[in-house]
Amino acid sequence: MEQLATLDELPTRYLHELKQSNLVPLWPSLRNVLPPQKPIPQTLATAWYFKDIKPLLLEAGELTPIQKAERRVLVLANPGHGLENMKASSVMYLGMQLLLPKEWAPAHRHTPNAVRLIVEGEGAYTTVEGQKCLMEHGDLILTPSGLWHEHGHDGNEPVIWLDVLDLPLVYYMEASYVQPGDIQKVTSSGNAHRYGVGVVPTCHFIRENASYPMMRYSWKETRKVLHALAEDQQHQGPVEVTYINPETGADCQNIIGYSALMLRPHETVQLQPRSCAQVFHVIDGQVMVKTDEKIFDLGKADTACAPCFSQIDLINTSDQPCYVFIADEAPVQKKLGVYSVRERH
Ligand code: 1HN
Repeated sequence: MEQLATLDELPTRYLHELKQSNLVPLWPSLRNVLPPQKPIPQTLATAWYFKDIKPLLLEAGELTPIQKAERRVLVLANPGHGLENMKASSVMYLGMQLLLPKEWAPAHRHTPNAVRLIVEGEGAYTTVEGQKCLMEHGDLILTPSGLWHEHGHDGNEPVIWLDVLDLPLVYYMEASYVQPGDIQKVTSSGNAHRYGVGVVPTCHFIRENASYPMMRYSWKETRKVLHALAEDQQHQGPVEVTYINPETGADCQNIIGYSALMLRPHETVQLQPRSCAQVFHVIDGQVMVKTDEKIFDLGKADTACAPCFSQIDLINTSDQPCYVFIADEAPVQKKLGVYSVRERH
């Protein structure tokens, strides 16, 4: 590809005149905005270890009362995007949230979609549009765009969860805002009796439906499905399930996709390079995450992210199964028609 002319090849007078009229030349920047073959991601492969996060989060519990925080969260920021921008990737925000016994994080609703993946502790709950969802280790709880949600805690130990939001994308679109609400009346304890576990073997449905029939995806039940799939002689490929809208088979949310992958003892799964960034969070077990440039040894409650088109190996280094929660940007990329998968090299 031709090397294009740079800014400093233009006369200063000309640049000044452009600026006066709010104009810029495209060609000095063309290779930046449209790099050949693949994007140049700002997202860096990065890991955040729970052993580092937990003490600092518990200290936040002493330093800042919940009333002064509303949501007591340490953000898992990707240095490639600048820590202050609070992005794990261009689309995904990650945070670890602490709620102490008897605390209450008041009701609100906002335009970004959020999910919680429960990391540690018992007795907390999230109420989503009147549906009280207990928070047990490994559960996935949706708080989709525009739905009221609040967190409470009837137990007696700190509860910590991972928040995943599409905040960077929605904020970039200048579409991010919140509305405060009143304490919710509990009107439902969920729809698990109707829809079952809410996960299916990962494959790719394309159906349309904007509603959210299910909010809580029980880890106990999801884990059983993973084990059954691992035993299923018919099943080929990674033991992975996607969290879906059980009425439509579509991804459970519109922008970020969620799945759970099981690695058998000592199993290696080689992921195909994909056009979206991905986040890996260990629900239980040990996994080595090999990306193009970096290798992370992750244990329970650790989290890592990898940029688009990474060639990733997930290696279970132990003789116990390992369960990995995965968040990716595939749903939004598919909707926009920019999603692709490549062969490994
Ligand atoms: C939010 O509403 C929660 O409801 C957590 O727990 C993290 C990060 C950014 C914006 C809104 C919550 C958030 C958030």
